[in-house]
Amino acid sequence: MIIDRAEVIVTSPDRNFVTLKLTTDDGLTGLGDATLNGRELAVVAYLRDHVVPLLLGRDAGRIEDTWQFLYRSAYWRRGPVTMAAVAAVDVALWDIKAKAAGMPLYQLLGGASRTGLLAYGHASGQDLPELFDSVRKHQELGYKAIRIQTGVPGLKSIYGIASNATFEANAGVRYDHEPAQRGPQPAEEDWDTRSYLRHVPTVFEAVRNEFGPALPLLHDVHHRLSPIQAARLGKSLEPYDLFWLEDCTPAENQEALRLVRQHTTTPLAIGEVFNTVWDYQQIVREQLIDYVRSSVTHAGGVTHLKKILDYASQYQIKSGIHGPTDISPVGMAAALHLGLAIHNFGIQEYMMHGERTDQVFRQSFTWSDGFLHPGERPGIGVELDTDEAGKYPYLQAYLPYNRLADGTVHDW
Ligand code: KDG
Ligand code: MG
Repeated sequence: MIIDRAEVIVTSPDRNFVTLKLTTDDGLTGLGDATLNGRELAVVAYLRDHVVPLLLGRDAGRIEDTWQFLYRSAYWRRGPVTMAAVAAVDVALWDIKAKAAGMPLYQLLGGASRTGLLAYGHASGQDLPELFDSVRKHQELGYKAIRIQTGVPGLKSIYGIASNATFEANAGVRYDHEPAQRGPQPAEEDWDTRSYLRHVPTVFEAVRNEFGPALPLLHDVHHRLSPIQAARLGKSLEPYDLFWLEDCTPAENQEALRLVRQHTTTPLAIGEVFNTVWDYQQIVREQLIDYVRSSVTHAGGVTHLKKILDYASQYQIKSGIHGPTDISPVGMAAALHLGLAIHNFGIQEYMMHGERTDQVFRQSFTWSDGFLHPGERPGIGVELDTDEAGKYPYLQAYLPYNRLADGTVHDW
């Protein structure tokens, strides 16, 4: 099982995706997701120029050794570009190994610890009627746990609200929010912390009144609060029993969560922008979080995310693997195999991809009554249709950014 070919495939069916495809001398293929939203071509260059030449001729079975070799031999460790590239190689090698074994990947990771993975979707609306409608649509799709994001009075446009265009383009079935917009410049959104802090508890009160106490509800702050503001928000949301409050403070500062934790029992999730176990060292050891949000795609693949989650498991911290549409079906499938196998699975984020994406990436994972399952196909269960992929060339797209009323750039 020698790596014979390594191709980096960029395709943009509904959005940009970067995929690494490895082929062995005995004809096995493996796929890895290397999509880094808004900075895709940096990972393409890292893979094509610096990693692919190192892979050819290597034993595809030596997954841990290849991981350590790519990570340590670079000397310049960590970071989203490096870790997405390492992740893509890692997942492609796991795909190959599982195909060689004739088993779905989760079997190699220890076998199933559950029958399916509880998933949450993204309901959103500019106002309450739109939001309630979106919650109902998610329930019709089977979702048993729902993230709630709304507009804030006085703000034109903020993170997490599905646009009407997305809604219509997807015929009301796949109506997920896609923040990266195609074009030469990022879109500008606006932000006002005081209005947000006043508004959000009223939204959750209304949602609880409408949908009852049992429905698991989540909310994403997207890194926009200071520790004391986040503490206040967590406290004010306690009556509404959130499943989690996500990314309440900027992720760079692990210590910020100490203050938040001292003031609220609302469960905390963080880590979609983290890429190594060292980003979690303090917050796991001090038990400052309840859910790990890293993705397979951005945190060094199955090999490294499993290490993060095993470390977290010692502190009763569970997985909440990142699964927006910028994680490709390849990254999603890898997450499902890992989630099925580990003991400390918490919940899986699941935004459905568009139909064109599903044509490019043929998947074996299933969605049934609110639960995901990776399927039984050997490997990770995703194949890439190169003819379909070739129809959709890369298109420049950026995530938006925020400005305050006085023009100051704020966390988005
Ligand atoms: O590329 C950015 C998205 O992945 C991010 O905005 C999605 O915060 C997100 C989430 O929780 O899914
Ligand atoms: Mg998030």
